[in-house]
Amino acid sequence: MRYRAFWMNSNGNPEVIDQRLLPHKRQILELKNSEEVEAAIRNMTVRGAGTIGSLAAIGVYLAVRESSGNIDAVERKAKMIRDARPTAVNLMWAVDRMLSRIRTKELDAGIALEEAIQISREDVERTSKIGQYGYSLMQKIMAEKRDNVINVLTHCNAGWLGIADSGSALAPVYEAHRNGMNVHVWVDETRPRNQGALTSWELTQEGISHTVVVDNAGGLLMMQGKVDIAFVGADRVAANGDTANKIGTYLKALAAKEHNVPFYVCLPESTFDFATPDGSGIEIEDRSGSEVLEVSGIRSNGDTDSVRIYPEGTSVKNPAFDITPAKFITGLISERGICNADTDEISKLFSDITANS
Ligand code: RUB
Repeated sequence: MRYRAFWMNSNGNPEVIDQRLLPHKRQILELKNSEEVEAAIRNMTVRGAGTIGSLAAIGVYLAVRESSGNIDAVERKAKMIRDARPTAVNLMWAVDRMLSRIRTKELDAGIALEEAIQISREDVERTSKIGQYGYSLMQKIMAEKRDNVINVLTHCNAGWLGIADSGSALAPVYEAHRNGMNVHVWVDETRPRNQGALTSWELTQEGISHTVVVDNAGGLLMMQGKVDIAFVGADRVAANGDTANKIGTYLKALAAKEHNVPFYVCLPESTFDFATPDGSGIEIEDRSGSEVLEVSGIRSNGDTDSVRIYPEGTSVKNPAFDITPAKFITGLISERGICNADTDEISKLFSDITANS
């Protein structure tokens, strides 16, 4: 069973799965206006770079619907949505694309909705192609293996909750499974928000064998030869291939380099930031310390709850993302194919875009 992170209901509003409650509860929320869309992105009711981009586009549509033709009001709300989270560039990309589309015509909610839906449609096409390219790598590895199972390691959640319809990092895994390949996934827990639980939930829905490991287990697994390939998603990839993704990605890439494990970043065009030369220009989101100091889960009576695991007043820092330097990345898998993580290859593959930027 495959879900979308959000869809449009008969009132013309987006409904989202509250990802904060997964995998324990599948609760649906209707977002009735652009402010509610902004809040849902900011508080991680919905998350994942692609999904927050495509939902942001719907948020701009709602802003147009609320505006009575006042472009200043739309731009104010669009900025608010654009600023909801700082690292995933898809958010800025989608809002900017929406604004340039609606500015060329009379403010028309129909046009805004059409453009927002087109963005979601493109996600579906792009992730499907990412799946096919990633699967071709898995086939090559499988052809040389002595056993008949391929072990993939992934970090965070970059599946269909993170970007419709196939995910980014999980797209090759889904494609491989659909084609009958025997796949097993090592799922990093991904503290502090435990997005590994989302990945595990998705893989369970798809009937794919997987094992959750604590974030620090990946190095040992690679050393023991238990990882054939690592696929991760991305929140922003700079022009030279430096990659911002969930905190902990960098350490996995370092370990992968040491143990000759191929380490691939999977991303659609909307996750590239061609205007930022390297990772030093990417803003890293710092989130509330409470995400580290507390853990949430489910009680035996079925209620969700959170408990504090450190004494009150404990000093904490909570950077949500890190930068993996391009030199540790074996390749980038996008809808246009697989390329090296370097400025020349990226700009060649996306020459139609980079030539104009
Ligand atoms: C999500 C995260 C994901 C990327 C991939 O972080 O780091 O790996 O966003 O996204 P958060 P996509 O949970 O803090 O949003 O699925 O679009 O490729």
